[in-house]
This record gives sequence, structure tokens and C-alpha cells, in this order.
Amino acid sequence: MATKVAMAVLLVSAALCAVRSAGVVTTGEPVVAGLSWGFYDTLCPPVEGIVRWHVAEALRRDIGIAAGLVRIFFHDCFPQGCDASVLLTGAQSEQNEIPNQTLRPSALKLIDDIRAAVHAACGPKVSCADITTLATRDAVVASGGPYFDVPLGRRDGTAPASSDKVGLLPAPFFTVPELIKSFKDRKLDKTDLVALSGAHTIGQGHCPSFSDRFDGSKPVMEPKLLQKLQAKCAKDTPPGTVAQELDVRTPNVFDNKYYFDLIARQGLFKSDQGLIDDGDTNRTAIRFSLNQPAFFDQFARSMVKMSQMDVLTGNAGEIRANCARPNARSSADILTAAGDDQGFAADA
Ligand code: HEM
Ligand SMILES: *[C@@H]1O[C@H](CO)[C@@H](O)[C@H](O)[C@H]1NC(C)=O
Ligand SMILES: CC(=O)N[C@H]1CO[C@H](CO)[C@@H](O)[C@@H]1O
Repeated sequence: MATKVAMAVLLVSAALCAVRSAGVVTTGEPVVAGLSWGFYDTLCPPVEGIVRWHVAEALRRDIGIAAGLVRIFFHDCFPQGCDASVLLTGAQSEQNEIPNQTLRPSALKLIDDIRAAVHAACGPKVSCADITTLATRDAVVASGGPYFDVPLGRRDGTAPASSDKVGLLPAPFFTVPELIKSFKDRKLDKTDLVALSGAHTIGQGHCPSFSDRFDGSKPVMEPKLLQKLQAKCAKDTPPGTVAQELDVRTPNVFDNKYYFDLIARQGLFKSDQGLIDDGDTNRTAIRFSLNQPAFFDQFARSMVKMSQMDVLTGNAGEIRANCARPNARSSADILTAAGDDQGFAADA
């Protein structure tokens, strides 16, 4: 085991050097007390290498897992902070809420597989929330996006977020003013909105998420793509089985082509396409289309910002032994405990 880990770390440091020269974004210091860059330096030195190795392996099998990880991270952090609550399973879990019904099971499984490898190497020292954060960063890098350090030291929540909190996630049919408000309620600004939407440079959506575009309402879609999608979605039975790539130019590469799509009116969701028409967001979207380093820089900053919203640190929460279950409670308990809709993680 030790040699395997050492080998992984070696491989990974070599890979990291290559990546670092490609584009490293330095963001500000962690803003949350209890989070730090070197949190696991003595607790679990090989953690970053182990995570990176497993993510690389998984993406070799299925590049779509990169998008799966990035979306899981967003859905974990946005409702009540990055506490891995989205990974909990059970009848009252966040995964049963509508926005999570399209989270990729393969990416959810990968996170717990990595947790098992990390805990085998170091004991239960690293939270599922930090593993999710690291795996997401590595998925961005492996897809061609920027490398950025992420502050660590998050603890895992003990209960899923309530339906109300999951309901804070923005919907694909939101207008830009609605998106701006949704982000503002989570202390994310318009620049964060435009940059983080750029995550739609990878991954897929399903017909029910964009068929509202078919009635020709504003923001309008480029006619050829519109026609193609209408034909595609005519065969979407049962609904939600047909998938479409979010970035028609480079669907699996993390780059700034998403903003080219928007300029060509080939954004998939109304929430994407609107960004190029609205006076509050269009200049930033155009700037990112002209300047990939500027997009990478802002994306990294906005991800680090989102990664620190409302996190549990110190003795709050716990280090989950299984990312799908709170410690010392059976999944049967979750059903009753979370049933009162007070599914908040320790707000301590
Ligand atoms: C701005 C508001 C946002 C809206 C309305 C939105 C909505 C959506 C929807 C509806 C899907 C597809 C679901 C499906 O039909 O399968 C999706 C996919 C995705 N979203 Fe977003 N999203 C937003 C922001 C973000 C952010 C901030 C991130 C990450 C930083 C993100 C990352 C992704 C990724 C990577 C996918 C592809 C997932 C996959 O292929 O498995 N999104 N989003
Ligand atoms: C941005 O949108 C506003 C309002 O629709 C428009 O007046 C302006 O010309 C647009 N700017 C660019 C750079 O497209
Ligand atoms: C990934 C995942 O667990 N998705 C679940 C979301 O919710 C639906 C409906 O309850 C489940 O069928 C999915 O398995």
C-alpha cells in the first residue's frame, strides 16, 4: 500500500509540474478561519496525490465524470455550503430533489472510492467535503482548465440540506435578473455568475432542461441548432433519456469556447444564452471569449470563493467514514431524523 501510494504521489507530482506550467492561478488567502492550504500537510500528506491519481484514472475511462464532479461540487456548495451533504443517500436526501436527479452516479461513486483510498492511507482524517473539492479541482485541470490551490479543512455535515435550501439552486429557465439574485443571495456577484456558468464548457444536459427554448421565445437560439435539438428531443422517451453536450464547440475540453457558443447563440440553457444579452453580464462574457487566461483566473477565484461559503470547520460536523452516510447513524435513522425538514448540518 505504502509503495503504491508513494508511486502515485511521484507520478502525480510529475504530472502536476507539467500542469503548473500550463496555467496556475493564484487566488487570495483563505477567508474562513479553520481553512488553510496546508491543512493535511501532517494529517495526510499524500491526500492530494491520491485524489489526483484516482481522478485521472476515472477520466481515462469516462471523460464525462469530470463534468459530473464539477456539477456535484456546485450542488454541494450552493444550498448550505460545501459539507458533502449532497453525497448522503436515503429517502430525505438531497439526491431525491429535482435538481439532483441528473447528478452522475459514476461521479458520486468515484468520490467515495477516493475516500476509501485516502482513509486506507491516512485513517479517517480527510473529509468527504475536502475530497469532493480536490477531485473537482483536479477534474478541471485534467480537462484543460486552470490549476488552483484550494483551501482545505472542511468538515462533513451530518444531515442533508432541507428542500428549501436545495431549492436555492438556480433553474435553467431563469432570466439573468433571477440568476443574479440567486447568486447574490449566496454572496456571489455578477462576475462570479458569468465565470462559474463557464463550467458549462464541459458536460451534458437533458431535453427537459432546455425544451423551453423550442417556442422561439427570447433569448432565441441559433436556428440550425434549434432544429437539431427539436428533432433530437422528439425522440426523448421516456423524458430525460436524450442528452446534449453543453458546449457544441469543444464538449469535453475546459476552455473558453462556451462564451463563443453564447455569442453564436448556441448556448443550451436559457440561463446560459441570457448572459450575452443582458447589460449586467454581456461585457464580462465577451471579455472571457476574447481572453481565456482572464476566464481561467476568474473561474479559479470564483471556485475558491464558492468553496468557502458556510463551511463547517474545527469541531463542527464530522469526518464521515462513508460519504453516503452520517457516522454512527444507520440510513434508517436518516429517514426519520431528516424527516422534520430541519436537515441542517451543525450550524455551530
Ligand atoms: C448559473 C446557473 C446554473 C444553472 C441554471 C445550471 C443548470 C444546469 C442544468 C439544468 C444542467 C443539466 C442537467 C441535465 O439536464 O442533465 C447543468 C449541468 C451542468 N452544470 Fe450547471 N447550472 C448552473 C451553474 C453551474 C455552476 C456554477 C457549475 C459549476 C461551477 C455548473 C456545472 C455544471 C456541469 C459541469 C454540468 C454538466 C454535468 C454533467 O455532464 O453531468 N453549473 N447545469
Ligand atoms: C450589452 O447589453 C446592453 C443591453 O442589452 C447593450 O446595450 C450593449 O450594447 C451590450 N454590450 C455589448 C458589448 O454587447
Ligand atoms: C444520482 C442519484 O442518486 N440520483 C437520484 C435522484 O433522485 C431520483 C428520484 O428519486 C433517483 O431515482 C436517482 O437515483
